[in-house]
This record gives sequence, C-alpha cells and structure tokens, in this order.
Amino acid sequence: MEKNLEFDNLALTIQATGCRPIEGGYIASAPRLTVRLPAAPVRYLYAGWQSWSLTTWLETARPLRPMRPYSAHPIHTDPAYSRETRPHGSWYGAVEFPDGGILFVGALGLESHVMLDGRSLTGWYETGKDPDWFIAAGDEEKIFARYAGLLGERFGRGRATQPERVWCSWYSLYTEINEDRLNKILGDLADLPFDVFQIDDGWQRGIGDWEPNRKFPSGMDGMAARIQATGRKAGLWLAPLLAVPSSGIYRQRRDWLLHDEKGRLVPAGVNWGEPLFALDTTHPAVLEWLDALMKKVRLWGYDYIKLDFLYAGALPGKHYADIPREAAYRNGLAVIREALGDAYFLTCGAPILPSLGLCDALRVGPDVAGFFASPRDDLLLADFSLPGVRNALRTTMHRLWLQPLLHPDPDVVYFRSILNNLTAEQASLLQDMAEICNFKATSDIPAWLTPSEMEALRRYLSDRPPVRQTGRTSFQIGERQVDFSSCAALPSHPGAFTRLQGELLGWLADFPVSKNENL
Ligand code: 9PG
Repeated sequence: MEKNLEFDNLALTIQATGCRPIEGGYIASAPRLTVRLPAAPVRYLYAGWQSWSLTTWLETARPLRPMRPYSAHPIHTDPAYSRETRPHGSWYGAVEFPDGGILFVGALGLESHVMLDGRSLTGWYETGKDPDWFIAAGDEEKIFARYAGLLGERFGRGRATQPERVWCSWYSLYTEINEDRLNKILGDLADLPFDVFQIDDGWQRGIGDWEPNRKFPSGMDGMAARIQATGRKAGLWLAPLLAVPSSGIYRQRRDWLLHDEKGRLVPAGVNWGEPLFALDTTHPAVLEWLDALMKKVRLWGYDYIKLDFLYAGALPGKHYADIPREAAYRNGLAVIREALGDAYFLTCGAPILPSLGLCDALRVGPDVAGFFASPRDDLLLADFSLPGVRNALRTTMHRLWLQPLLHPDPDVVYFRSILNNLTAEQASLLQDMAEICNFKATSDIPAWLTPSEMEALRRYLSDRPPVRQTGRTSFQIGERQVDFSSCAALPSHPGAFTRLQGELLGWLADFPVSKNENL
C-alpha cells in the first residue's frame, strides 16, 4: 500500500503494509520498504555490521570497492552483503540531500538491511517477523536520539552505570604476555587510577581451549587473585564463539560448529595462522558449554569480561534450531549475559543491534594502533576495518548515538612515545574520543613512559571535563573545541595501476586460504 509521509521540508511516498506517526517520525511496517527520494542524495551513511566494520557518511559519487582479500570478509563485515557496491548498510541507513537535509530509515528488528539504488532507498528484512522501520527526517542528532530510544524499548540497555578505566595488555604486548611480565606491570601501575587490569589474548591454550597455557603456571585464578590484591578488578579476554582446527572442539565436537545448507563448515575468517569456524549458538550442548565457560571464568575471579570475535555467532548458515542468524547470536549472548551475573561485560567484533541490552559496553570501531593510517590497507585492499587510528576514529565518531544504550568503547589511547608513530595531535584526537565516550583505556606500560607522560596519563584518568557535541564531527571538551572531520572521509580512489596492484595483493592473500582443505 502507498502511504504518504509529511516532514517539515519533505513529503514522501512509501510502500508499506502499515504506517503510523510517532513523536519524531513514523513507524512503518513492511518486510520490504521502498522510499522514492525527491532528489538525488549527495551522501549516504554506511552502517557497518559489527564493531570493526566501516561506518561513516560517504559521498554517493564515491562508492566503496569490495574489500580484499575476500577471505577477510567474514571477519570485517557482513559476508552476506560484502560484494555489494551500491551504498548500503546493516539495519539502518540515511541519505543527505544537496540542501543538507537528512532522511533516515532504521529497522527496529534484526536481520535487516538498507540500500540506496539511484533515487530509491530500500530496506528489507531477511525474515518476515515484526518488520518495523523508523522513518525520520530533519535534525540528525534528534533522529538518532529517537532511534536509540526506540531500540532501547525493544532490546533494552546495558546495566553498568559506572564506566571502567582499564589497563589492557593487547596494544603493548600483544600475545607476548606471561605471568612475570604482567606481575611486573601490575606492580608498576602503583597508584594510577585504573579500575581494571585486563588480560587480553595470549593466556589461553588455544582458540576453543579456554584453559591457561604454560605461560601462566599459577593458573588464571592465581592471576586474578594477584590483580585483586592490588585493589583492581580482574579482566579477561576470550573469543568463545570461535574454534580453530587445532582446538579440541574442532576435533571432538565438529557438530557444534556452524555448517551451511550443503553441510560444509561456514568460514569465519582467518587469524592466528588458522582458518576460523563458528560455534552454533542454537545447539543446546554449545549453550551449556558457554554457560559453564562463563561461570568458570567468574569463579577464577574475573569481573570484567571482554568477549571478542562475536560476529561468528551471527554468520549466515544452517543452524541447529531453525531461527534467523542474528536471533541465533542473541540467543547465545543471553545465555552468556545470564552466566556472567553482575560482571562488567564488553562485547567486541560484535554485530551492533543484536548486542543491545545484553552487554554493558561495545567496541564501536576497528582496533587502534601506533600509526594513523596504512596506505596499503586504504588504497590496495580498500579495507577500512583494519587497525589504525584514522579507521578507529572514523567509525567510532559515527556510533556515538549508541551512548544512551551502552558504553561505547573506542579502544585504547596512547600516552607513550615508545613504539608509537602517532603525532601529538593524532594521539590527542584519540584521547579526546575516549573522553567523549567516557571509556578510558590504555596498554601503555609504566616503564615505557617518561615522568611527564606518566603525569599526563594520571591527569587524563582522573579528570572528567564536560563534553558537548556541537556538530556532526565536532565537540566541546571543557574549554576546548575538537573536530574529527579530518578522519571522517575516505582517501580518494586510487588510479588504475594501484587498483591492479590491489587485485594482485588480494588474489595472493586469498590463495593459501582457497587451497585450505578445511574450507
Ligand atoms: C586480540 C585482539 C584484541 C583487540 C580486538 C581483536 O581481522 N583480524 O584478523 C583481527 C585480528 C584481531 C583483532 C581484530 C581483527 O583484534 O579488537 O582488541 O583483543 O582481537 O586478538
């Protein structure tokens, strides 16, 4: 049925089964919604699927190229739509007209996607249940505040009130952690005001084998006790929805893994030198195992839990129970949330809407790194979900609207000059973004900091200046004006020769994966 929508400066006709006005817009009902646009938009708001996926406004005249290598798609974006070259995104999308006006279409349910095709904005659900959309036009900040409110009513909000100030092992030691190194840092942190000491990747026997390896002879309970003895909460990283071929799960519980309609394992990307596979979060034995794993980690003494690579739970495939993929993920996440009790729960590599209401914090951008941007990743691979400060800031700044629903985690900040190529300005943009998010974390090792860097870090952790958004990319922090527009746009498309080099690099990077017998 055709429905007419009236906004301040815009009248639209849509195709929908139902449509009612609400405060700030309309709620329309349609498994497939088509909005005929009155003018050709100049910009489109790409909404990435999971934490690391690109989210930003882009000129419609500069569409994205599919990222390379293809084997990275499941780890960086929604593989169901990763080769689409028209402007599109997960759950919601928006267009900007030449006069600066915005039109927004956002799903209120899961397994939904929005795409721009010429003068048509289309939204669809992969499944037919409760196909509701919020449609609004006008002031961007108000639209997103309303959308967040509606999502909060349907999915709930995080329950932690206090954000944590976190020391995280990843961005200094990576997997090179061991008991002695961490104990030394724990001592050296002295009276720095960190609430949490979080152990990242590197403690476990394997991806799927969540027991301490030989580098942690006192066990993870011993490590947690030592952290707690310093007056901080103990934090731990796990990637509980993944299994690699060298893991016990892969060898002994192959039926727990997600398969496709033809019975083949669904690829979940490549990392740690192995192909990744996903646990099926609708399988009763998997849910039981996840429940026990979370309870074990809690009993070890960890009260801050970072669960990573969670997208694996929402990949397309044939699940044990016949439920849609994001609902399947949510099913698993609900069991995890319940088992974690009152622990602070941070999700990472996680699909955005399906995580709402079931976690306290969500990583809202790619990993940071001690560099600003990588020409190889930008120009050859066209992958903006890879590590780097510019990629992290770009996506994070477009997801701040989630703040009423959870703590957005922008990843760590740097105060060190050792092993860090950021300019002072780039490092302070990162610090400012974490101030805006009110989520302050670092991996800086005290022994790496000069006395003045140490003092700057201490002040940063203790201060809480007032923050106010003043534009799409600009903020007032205390007395200062901060603008992130230099990070918002993408570098312009490379020329034909560079693109050809990109094709070659992508092909080479895919080669060992396509030859892997596990895929
Ligand atoms: C630990 C890290 C840190 C970090 C997470 C996540 O595409 N990839 O292969 C890929 C690897 C690592 C990664 C993201 C993507 O980082 O965001 O904070 O916990 O895992 O391995």
